[in-house]
Amino acid sequence: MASAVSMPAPVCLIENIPSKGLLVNQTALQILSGITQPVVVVAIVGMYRTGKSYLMNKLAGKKNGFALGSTIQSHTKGIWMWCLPHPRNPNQTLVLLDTEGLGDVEKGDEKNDCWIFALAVLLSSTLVYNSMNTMSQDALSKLHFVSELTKLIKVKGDSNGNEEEEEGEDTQFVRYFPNFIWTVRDFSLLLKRDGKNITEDGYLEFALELKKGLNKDAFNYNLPRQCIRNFFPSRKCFTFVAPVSGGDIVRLEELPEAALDLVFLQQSQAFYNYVFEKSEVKKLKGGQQVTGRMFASLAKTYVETINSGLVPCLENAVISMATIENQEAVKEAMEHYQSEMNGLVHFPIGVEELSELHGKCEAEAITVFMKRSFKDDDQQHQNVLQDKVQQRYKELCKKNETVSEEACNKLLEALTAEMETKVSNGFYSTPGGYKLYTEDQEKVVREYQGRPDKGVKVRKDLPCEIKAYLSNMRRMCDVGNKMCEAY
Ligand SMILES: Nc1nc2c(ncn2[C@@H]2O[C@H](COP(=O)(O)OP(=O)(O)OP(=O)(O)O)[C@@H](O)[C@H]2O)c(=O)[nH]1
Ligand SMILES: [Mg+2]
Repeated sequence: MASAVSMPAPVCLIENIPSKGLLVNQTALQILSGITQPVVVVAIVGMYRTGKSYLMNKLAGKKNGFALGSTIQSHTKGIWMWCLPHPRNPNQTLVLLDTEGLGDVEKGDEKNDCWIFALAVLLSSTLVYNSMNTMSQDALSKLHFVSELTKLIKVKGDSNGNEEEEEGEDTQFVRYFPNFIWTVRDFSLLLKRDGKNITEDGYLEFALELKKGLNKDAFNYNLPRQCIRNFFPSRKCFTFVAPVSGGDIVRLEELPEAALDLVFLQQSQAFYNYVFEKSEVKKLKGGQQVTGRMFASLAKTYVETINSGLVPCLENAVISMATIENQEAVKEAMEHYQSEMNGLVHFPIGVEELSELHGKCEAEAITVFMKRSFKDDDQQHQNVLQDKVQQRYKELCKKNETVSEEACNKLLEALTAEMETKVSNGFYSTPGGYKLYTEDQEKVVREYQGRPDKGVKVRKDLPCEIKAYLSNMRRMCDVGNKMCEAY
């Protein structure tokens, strides 16, 4: 079964260091590389100091984890990651991403905020946008990062005018973007519109309604709304009342569940249920499911692209990830072939038997490769695997010959030992010696032929070999002459 990981606490996935820019954390990459399960990635973004880290801890089912701050200064820096077993699906790993708050007045770096937002979009399968109080114009205009997304993310690498090129940019984005959840905290309004009750989702759609008109005001009002509507067709809204009232809010982490507002607890439960039931496995452009180790390459690829000054591209990320995964698939398949052959082949072995085992292990290795590889359209990597397997098979054949040769020599040595002594003693150098020699030789040949495990180097002309073998000992020449005379 694919391996899962349960981290005791979150670690930083992407550091955001003012002097160095974005940096992928090696510890996080190492943890991810051990996760072979598909990942469901839930990221939270939003203004700083709005209870994002607190909500993510609740989602993790823990009181503490992502660090909270109780002062007015922004707390979370960069993007933090917590990998946990999926609470509903044992075959998946839940990856929670807590991000640095946007709009921090101290940081004052818009560009930075944009990249944090873009990375959250690129890496997640469910994106939670968190805001305080209401879905005000302010909260919506702060979501202007959404309208920047088309400048920050490219779908295709090189344009070559195929079908997708014909589609609108938004249509392309939509296919690969996460599901969108808007969480409104400390929400205290009544969910009513024109005197009628509306749902939370109805409230979201109401907030996203467009203004009529073509003037600048209408354009500015409509732009973030239009972008959210276009980029995130799957939208959901959850409102939460304040978890506690008064001064207790700053020590929320320390409070027992029983001290929290009952309505807040119910609203939170509805939110967790939705996230756990509806969040999908992260997929790549092309539909490939992302595993933990693929997620590591994805994070690395995107951050490297941003650092090099280029725009992260969904298609290029797929290509570079496919290369990494396919190389790993070749390695894994090769290891399978080698370990299986090592376990099954006992040298020396017959040519046919060796070829049969090779065929079986090669087929298995290809299955292992297929399971992990993707987008190996021209079978480039599969061919590499087959070349490597062939190369290894050749080496095994060669080894079989050597071992067989040694085994046959040993056998011959053992079987001719007696003859050798007789040669030395002059046993055959008497009248009738040649007949005796021939009889002994035939016996050796029979015994030799009757022995199993000789491998590939079975001698065809054994009498000659025996003669050669004995003569090699530099005794046969004399004896041979003498035998001839005697005959
Ligand atoms: N009013 C209110 N405060 C909350 C809520 N949830 C958490 N807090 C408190 O708000 C403060 C900030 O919480 P965090 O979870 O650290 O907020 P954050 O959005 O992660 O902050 P940054 O990491 O700086 O962006 C803490 O004192 C929390 O206890 C909430 O729903 N309502
Ligand atoms: Mg935080």
